Amino acid sequence: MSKKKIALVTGVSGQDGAYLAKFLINKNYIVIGTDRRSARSNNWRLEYLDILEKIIIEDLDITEVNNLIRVFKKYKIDEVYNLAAQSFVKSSFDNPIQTSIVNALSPLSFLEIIRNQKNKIKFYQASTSEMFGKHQTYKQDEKTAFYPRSPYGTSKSFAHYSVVNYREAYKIFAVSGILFNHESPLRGEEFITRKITIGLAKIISGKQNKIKLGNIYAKRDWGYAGDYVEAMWKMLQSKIPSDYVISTGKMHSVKDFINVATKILNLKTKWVGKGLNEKLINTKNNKILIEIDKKYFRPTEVEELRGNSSKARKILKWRPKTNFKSLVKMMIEADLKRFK
Ligand code: NAP
Ligand code: F7E
Repeated sequence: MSKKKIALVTGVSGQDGAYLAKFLINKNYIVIGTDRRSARSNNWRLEYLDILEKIIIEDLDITEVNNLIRVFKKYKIDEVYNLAAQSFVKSSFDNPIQTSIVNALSPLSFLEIIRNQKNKIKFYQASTSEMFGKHQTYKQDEKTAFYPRSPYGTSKSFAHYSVVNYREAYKIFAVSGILFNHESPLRGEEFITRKITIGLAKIISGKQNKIKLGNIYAKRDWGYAGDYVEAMWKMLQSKIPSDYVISTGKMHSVKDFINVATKILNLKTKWVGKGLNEKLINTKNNKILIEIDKKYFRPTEVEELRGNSSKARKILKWRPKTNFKSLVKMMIEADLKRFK
C-alpha cells in the first residue's frame, strides 16, 4: 500500500482552505491545517463541511518564521498550499503594512524553508487576478502585464514573482495559481457576493432593512470555489511546475449579480436614480432594497476582470463546472436556509 501524502494547508479556516482540505481528504491525504488560535472559534466552515475531526490543526501565524520551521520539522510534508492571507482588498488600503507582511513576506519565508530542505516539497501560492488591476486587455492570461491597484494587489505580486524566481533559481517545484474571484456559501461576509446574498436573505426574513453598497458597476469573472480548489491540486500534480490562470472567462457586474439574485427570489424590483442616488426598490411595498454609500468605494478600483484559462484547460484538463446563475442560486439558497 502506498504511503499517504501529507499536505500543509495554511488558512484552512478560510473559504478555500476548507474546500481544499475536504478535496484532499477525499484524495486520501493527511491534511495539516494551520489556524490562528483566537478567542473566537473560526472553524465554522470546517464544521459545515464536516471535516473538522478529519484534519490535524496546527496553531500557526504564518508571519512567525520559527513556527513555520517547527511545523516543517514535525511532519514530513509533501505539498504546501499557502492560502493564508489578508485577503480583503478594501482593508488592505487601511492596513497596507500588515497586509504586505502576511501576503508578500510570508510566502518568501516558505520558499526559503523549502529551499533549505533536503526532501522535495511542492509549493502552491495563492496568487490573484487583482495583480492585473488596471490592465488594458479584453481577457487576462499568464502573459498579461501586472498593474495592481491596491496594497493587496502589490503584496500578492511580490509573492508571485518570488515564486517564479525561486523556481528558476533553485529548481523548486513552486507554482502560482492566478485565481479570479471565486465564491460559495462559505465566502466571507465582507465580500460583495456574500454581502448581497446575506443581505437579501435577511431582508426577506425581516432581520435587515436594506443593503448599502459601493461601486455596483465593477465587473468580475466569478466562479465557484469548490471548482477552483481542484485546479490548485492539479497544478501540484503536473510534471512541470508552471503558473496558471483559473477563471470562467465570463464577466458580470455587481448589478448583474443583484439582478440575478432578486430574480431567483421572485422579487419585483426596479432601479431608480443615478450615481450615489441610485437605488433598487421593491415595487411590492416601495421599500429600498439597495442604496449606494460612498464609504464602500475604494481609493483605486479594479473596474473589470475576465480571465482566459486556456492554458489550465489544455494542460491540466481543468474547467469550471458551475455557471454564474447556479453559483448565485447556490449562495442565495444557503443564506435563505441560514436566516430563515
Ligand atoms: P479567506 O476566506 O479570507 O481566508 C484566508 C485565511 O487566511 C483565513 O483562514 C485567515 O485566518 C488566514 N490568515 C490571515 N492572516 C493570517 C496569518 N497571519 N497567519 C495565518 N493565517 C492567516 O480567503 P479565501 O477566499 O479562502 O482565499 C484564499 C487565498 O486565495 C488567499 O490567499 C487569497 O488572497 C487568495 N485568493 C482568493 C480569491 C478569491 O476569490 N477567494 C481569488 C484569488 C486569490 P483568520 O480567520 O484567523 O483571519
Ligand atoms: O469586491 C465592488 C468592489 O470585495 C468585488 C478577494 O477574494 O477577489 C476578491 O477581491 C467588487 C469590487 O472582491 C461593495 O469595489 C461594490 O470592485 O467582493 P470584493 P475583490 O476586491 O474583487 C480577488 C480575486 C482576491 O484575490 C481577493 O482576495 O465589488 N463592491 N460595493 C463592493 N465590494 C465589497 N466588498 N463591498 C461592497 O459594499
